[in-house]
Amino acid sequence: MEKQGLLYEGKAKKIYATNEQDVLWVAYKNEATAFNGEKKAEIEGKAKLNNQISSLLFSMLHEKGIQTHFVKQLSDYEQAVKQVEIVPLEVVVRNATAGSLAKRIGVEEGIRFENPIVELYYKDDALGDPLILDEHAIFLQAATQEEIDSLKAQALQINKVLSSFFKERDIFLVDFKLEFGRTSQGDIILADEISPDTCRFWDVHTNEKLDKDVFRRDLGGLTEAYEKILQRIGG
Ligand code: U5P
Repeated sequence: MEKQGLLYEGKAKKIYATNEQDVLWVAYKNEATAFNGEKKAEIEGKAKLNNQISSLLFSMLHEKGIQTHFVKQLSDYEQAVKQVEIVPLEVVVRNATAGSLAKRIGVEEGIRFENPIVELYYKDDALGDPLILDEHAIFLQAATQEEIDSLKAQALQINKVLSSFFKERDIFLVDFKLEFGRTSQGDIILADEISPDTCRFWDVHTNEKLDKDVFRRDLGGLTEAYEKILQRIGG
């Protein structure tokens, strides 16, 4: 497979066309951003860590019967994915209070929910990705009700698989963000990445944060935390 022209550059990845139909070439970047791009840094080694972690997790989800865009890892920092039309919604699953939710409803972090909560955020940098209702997503033509039902059901299924996978590795999956895409056949499948950039991971014994909160809150070295995640998942 050959890499062709750059199609899109986001905060964390560059996407290229390839000579294969419906296959894209993704190159992870070392740039770390937080607070809608207000805080930025170049962190050597981050691209490699996220690509490896996300590739391992997408392969594991595939083995568990979850359809994803992941095709294969191409290099330390690159992977091939199926071309999809990204649904402009961030789907957040929460197993405990943390981050923006703890702040919004005025509670401490780390209170576990009996049942996971799924939230939708509208992907729009200018608006700062606001939390929205299903009805708003439908009004904005981001997705149909049927698509929203499908992506929420998939998000809960993915949460079950990921939570137990990480629990076996002494990590509590506090919350995470997913993105979905439409295939040319009209199916909604898991896309984007799953990495310490997009999840909150807490060590079950020490409560040590092993995710991007280390960068957001200046708690220590980002690559050291991400390396611990990679090691625990067998990378
Ligand atoms: N998250 C992202 N990207 C975003 C916003 C949130 O990946 O643009 C992830 C966080 O890493 C966290 C979860 O795991 O979604 C909930 O974030 P927050 O709403 O508590 O900030």
